[in-house]
Amino acid sequence: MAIMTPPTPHSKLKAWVDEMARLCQPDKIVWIDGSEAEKKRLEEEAIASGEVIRLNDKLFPGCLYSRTALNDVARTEHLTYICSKTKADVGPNNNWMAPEEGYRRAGEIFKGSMKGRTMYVIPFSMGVVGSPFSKIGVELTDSIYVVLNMRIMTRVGKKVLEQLGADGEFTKCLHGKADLDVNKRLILHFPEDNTIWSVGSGYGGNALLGKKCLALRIASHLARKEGWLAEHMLILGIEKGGKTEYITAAFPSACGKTNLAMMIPPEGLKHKGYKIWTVGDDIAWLRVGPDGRLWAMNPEYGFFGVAPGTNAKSNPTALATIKKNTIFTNVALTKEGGVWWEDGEGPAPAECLDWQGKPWHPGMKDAQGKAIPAAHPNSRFTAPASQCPSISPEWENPKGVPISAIVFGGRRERVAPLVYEAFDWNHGVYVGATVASERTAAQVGKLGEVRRDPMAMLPFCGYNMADYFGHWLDMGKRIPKPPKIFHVNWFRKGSNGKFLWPGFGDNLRVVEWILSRTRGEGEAQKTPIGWVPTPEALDLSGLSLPEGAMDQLLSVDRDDWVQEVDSHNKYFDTFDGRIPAELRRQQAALKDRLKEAVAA
Ligand code: O2Y
Ligand code: MN
Repeated sequence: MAIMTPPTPHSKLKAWVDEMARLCQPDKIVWIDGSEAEKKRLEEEAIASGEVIRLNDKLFPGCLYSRTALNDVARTEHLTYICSKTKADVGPNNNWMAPEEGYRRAGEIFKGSMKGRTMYVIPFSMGVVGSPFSKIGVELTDSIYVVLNMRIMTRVGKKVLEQLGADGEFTKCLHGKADLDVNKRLILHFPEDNTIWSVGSGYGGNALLGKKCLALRIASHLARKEGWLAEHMLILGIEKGGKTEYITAAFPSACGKTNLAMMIPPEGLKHKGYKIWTVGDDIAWLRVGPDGRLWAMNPEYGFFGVAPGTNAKSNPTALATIKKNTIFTNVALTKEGGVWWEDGEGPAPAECLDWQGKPWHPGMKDAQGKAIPAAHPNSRFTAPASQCPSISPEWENPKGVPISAIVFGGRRERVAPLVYEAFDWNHGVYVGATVASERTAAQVGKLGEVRRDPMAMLPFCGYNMADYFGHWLDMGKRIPKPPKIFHVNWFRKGSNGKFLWPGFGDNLRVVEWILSRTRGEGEAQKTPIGWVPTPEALDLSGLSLPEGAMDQLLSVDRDDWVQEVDSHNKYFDTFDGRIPAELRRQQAALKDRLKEAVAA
């Protein structure tokens, strides 16, 4: 085996790399230094092996194109496990495997799996290197694609090793493609060992271990231990009159977090001079600051966004971000060496190669007569956050940014109004704990079925969610000046089955009301579920909504909510008696308020 001298005095790190190399038996070990020369070398090697293709440098300078294995196109939640000592500790929200069994089963797959391959050692930092908010991980991987993506999504290399010093703490992340066989795929988290083992997948959330695995599943466990919050939230700055206020927002996957994080103010509000700043689009780490407020930082360094649906209307900022130095995965490849995806920019190319590398032309149908898409619905771009035109000047502030409001949201055709404000922190935790979304055609399962996704963390909370709710309630006691908590629903439909709210940039109208409430301004009416804006409280200048739309958007239907609140209780029952009493109390209080409302 060719071994580089490890560029670190950290004996535990070196011993662990040795141990993992004995298990996986790579031909070569390469330590990633994060330099530009290294990037060039890796790209050339990946192009030579056919793992990636260079796009037309005139159209997409510095961009690469990649296709995954056909069976490896998304996170595989059913193969994702938390390997804590006891099953009760991971809760009904996670798959559980005993740690010994996890190491044994994955160990068998890893054994000898890197023969003939190189093992890359990627020291990476989630958060600005050296910030007390940040966490360090080291990912071992046999995939150049993973190395190239990790270089965009995290801060990597020499500076991270320097920060780690001779004995710093780090998360041990082992990743291997093995045979890319779904039957030999496991994504395992060992929170008690600060370790992640992922084998058999080379894609996205399964393989870029800094993201969902470390920054959410392992970090949520660390956050509970250390008294902070690791959340599936975007971070947005809203500047007006020289002052910037910040909010975080949690939405289930595929509910438009990246679009909201990069929104453009609507025409009708332009005269107010708003400027929107993107701090992060997917993950927020939140801590109590010395001033008693909650401060948030984005632990990531890039965006791993969904390509289909990204266009000049939905997200012009994202389009500008991905013009250069971006990796495109599973989109369509055009004859000119460019990329294309459904609901993107421009008409479909007359002919191109689809995400599987097969010739494609518009109107192609499968045997069942269903349209064949050119790009996979979960195709992605990986782009440096620094290239985003709306990136906040504060995004690398090691202290983070102070948060005025936390927003939860789901996708509901009815029930949830456009926006409402929780009465206080504990009620806000209840609102977050009962977030739900209806399944869309893009998801596996019954269309329209309501799936609870508390705080949008269902696939990402690394321990029992009942204990997670308890941690949120405890945090409330530790934040002297807590942000206000809100719920939004951009997806409410009218009786004609059409969306009532235009969404995108117009969501700023709702955010504007939210911020006004955090300042003690903004008109609202008290309802059983929380404070709802009065119809005049939202600035709708320049927006023409169908007659009666605003009333429908802001209505709280008692019968719908009586059913809803009962389903909250049924959901809580799935946690085997571990739900904090405070959440049951909140549920009973909401039920009482609904009863009072009908009596009044
Ligand atoms: O499909 C994947 O592997 C990626 S999933 C993802 C990627 C970026 C941001 N969020 C998500 C998510 O599922 O929430
Ligand atoms: Mn996400």
